[in-house]
Amino acid sequence: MADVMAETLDDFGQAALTGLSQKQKTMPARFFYDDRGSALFEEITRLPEYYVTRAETALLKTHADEIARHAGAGRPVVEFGAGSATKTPTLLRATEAPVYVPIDISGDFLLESMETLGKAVPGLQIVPLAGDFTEEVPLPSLDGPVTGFFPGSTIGNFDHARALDLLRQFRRQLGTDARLVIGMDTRKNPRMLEAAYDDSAGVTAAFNLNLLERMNRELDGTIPVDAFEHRAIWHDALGRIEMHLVATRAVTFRVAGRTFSMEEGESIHTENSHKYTLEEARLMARASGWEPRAYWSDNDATFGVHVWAA
Ligand code: AVI
Repeated sequence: MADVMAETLDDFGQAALTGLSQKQKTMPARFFYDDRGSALFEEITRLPEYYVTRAETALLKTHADEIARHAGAGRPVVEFGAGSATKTPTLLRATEAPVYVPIDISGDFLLESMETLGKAVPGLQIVPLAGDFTEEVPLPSLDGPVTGFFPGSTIGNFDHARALDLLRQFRRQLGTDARLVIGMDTRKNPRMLEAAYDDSAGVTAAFNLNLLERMNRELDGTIPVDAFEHRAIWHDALGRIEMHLVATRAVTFRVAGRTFSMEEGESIHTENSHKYTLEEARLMARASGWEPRAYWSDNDATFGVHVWAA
């Protein structure tokens, strides 16, 4: 029975079986974003402790003209992951982009962002591309050199090797004389980081725990969610915040037809969010075939917006 089920499992089911079978149990962070997870993430972006979205939006607005000068005016803009209604129009208007190509796995998200952007930037031609931006989806043929946009510090959710692969892939996809506008979170006081990933209202905890609820909903799971606690830990040597779901007592449960057991204190590692110094960010650019051109941050170096050139 278990094997019959395993054969018909989708990506999420396969990842759950693989991740829960490892010694350090793990789940890829991309599975946070079902409808409930996406709504919780939207809430996270408005939390007082989660500085990331506010800091990046402020930088994009404050330095819009300079960013546009380095990113190139009048070019098509390709965004990896569909854009938020606050960040993307700022860049599109400042660079006077004629064409916008949002790439996102969720067709619904694309439709929504097209509607919002159509209103926010009149005259813009929008060419949505439904697909996983981590896979090398071919771009439509575009006139002239292209500017890529990868905001939100999403690059931080990939481990170093995957991050470099992805940046090389962008370089190949965007082509000759491309620019990349990329938002990267910075290393900072661990207390500030841990608060951002373990907020006092418990929204990030709910976001993390939703992964277990999703397994119960979609994979016939019997996980006792109340036996798990959210934890966010700064790992200095690796330069990243790790999110875990820690079992507060010994548990046995079923997911997708298989049985798993966890000891008290054992965890499922659900996310890494890497933070980069300016030096590290520049090294990553060079190691992936890009040339760092310009960088903006606020006085406290809360966040970094970079422009790289092909
Ligand atoms: C989407 N990503 C950049 C977020 C981050 O900060 O790593 C996801 C997140 N996880 C917890 N809070 C926000």
